[in-house]
Amino acid sequence: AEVRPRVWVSQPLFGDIVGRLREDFDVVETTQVGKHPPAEIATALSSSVGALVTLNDPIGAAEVANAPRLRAIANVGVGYNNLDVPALTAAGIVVTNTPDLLTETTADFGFALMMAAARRITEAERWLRDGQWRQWSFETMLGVDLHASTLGILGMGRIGQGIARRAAGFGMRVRYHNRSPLPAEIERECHAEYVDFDTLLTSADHLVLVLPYSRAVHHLIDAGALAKMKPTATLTNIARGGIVDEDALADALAGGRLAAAGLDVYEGEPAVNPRLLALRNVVLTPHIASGSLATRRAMVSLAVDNLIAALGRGPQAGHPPTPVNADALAAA
Ligand code: 8YV
Repeated sequence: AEVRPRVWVSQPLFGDIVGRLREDFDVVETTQVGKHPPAEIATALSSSVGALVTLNDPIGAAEVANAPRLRAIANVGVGYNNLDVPALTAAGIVVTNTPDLLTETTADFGFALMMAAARRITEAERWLRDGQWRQWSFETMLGVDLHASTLGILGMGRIGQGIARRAAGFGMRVRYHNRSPLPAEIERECHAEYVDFDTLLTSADHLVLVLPYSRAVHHLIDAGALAKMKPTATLTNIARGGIVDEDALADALAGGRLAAAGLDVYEGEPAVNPRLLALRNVVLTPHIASGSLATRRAMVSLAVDNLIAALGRGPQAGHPPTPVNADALAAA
C-alpha cells in the first residue's frame, strides 16, 4: 500500500474542514483538547511532514530537533508567538498564520468587551442574578461613557483599524500608538491621530491593546504605565496576556486608580490570576475574541489551505496564501 506522508493536527478542529487533508495525507488527529507536554509535541512532529497547530502548542528548536521530514507548520490564529519563527526558519520549516478573515470579528469583540467594562454589564448582571436588585435607584451601577470620550489604541494593525472605524460611529475621538505612524490616508479613513506612548496613556479614556506579542512588549503595561492613566479610564486587552503586568493591574483596579478592565487574554491562560478573579470591576472572557462560528471555521479552512499548499499539494502548491516566513518558503 502507498505510504502517505503524515500530518499532525494538534487538537480536534472542525472535522469536515480538517478532513480535506486526508486526500493527500495520513492525518493524525489528537483527540485531547488543550496543551500537550513538549515531549509529546516533539514525538508527534518527529514522524510528520506538516502540522496544524494552535496557540496551545509552543514549538521551537527543541520540538523540531528530531523532525527531519517536517516542512510546514500552519498556525490557526493571526498571532503566532507560540512559534519560534527564527528557529523554524533556520530548520527550513514554512510557517503560516490566518490573518485578515478574523479582523472584523475580533474588532467586534474588542468593542463589546470595552463597552461591557465601561458600562459594568457583567457586574450588573451578576448583581441582579444574585437577587440584590430590590428597588430601582438612580445610583445603581454607574459607569463611564464611550461617546465623546477618547479611545486609545495600542497597536494599529488591521484589528486596531477595525476598532477605530467602529469608534467613529460612537462619536469617540481616536488616538493610537504604533511602531510607526500609518499613512495619512489610512489615518483619515480611521479618524485616528498618532500620538506617542505616554500621550496615549495619559489622554485615553478607554485604552485597547491590539498589538502583537513579542518579548519587547512583555509587561509594557506595568505599574508605571498604569499610573499614567486616568483613574476614570478603562483598559481592554484582546492581544496577549503577557503585555500586561496582571498584579500591577489588579493593584490599580483595587486601589481605584483605574475604573475597569476587560480581559480576553491572560499571561498564564487558561489559568487566571486569582487577584483578578476576586475583583468586580474587571470583565473576564476565555480568549474568544475571534470566536464566531463562521470566523473560526474560516480560520481552520485557511490554515488547511496553507498546509496543503506549503506541502506542495493542491491548486496553490508551493504558494501558501498567508506565509509568515517567506524566506523559508523561498528556500523550500
Ligand atoms: C485564536 C488568536 O483563537 O488569532 C489569534 O492570534 O489569539 C485567536 O484568534 C487562537 O490563536 C487560536 O490558536
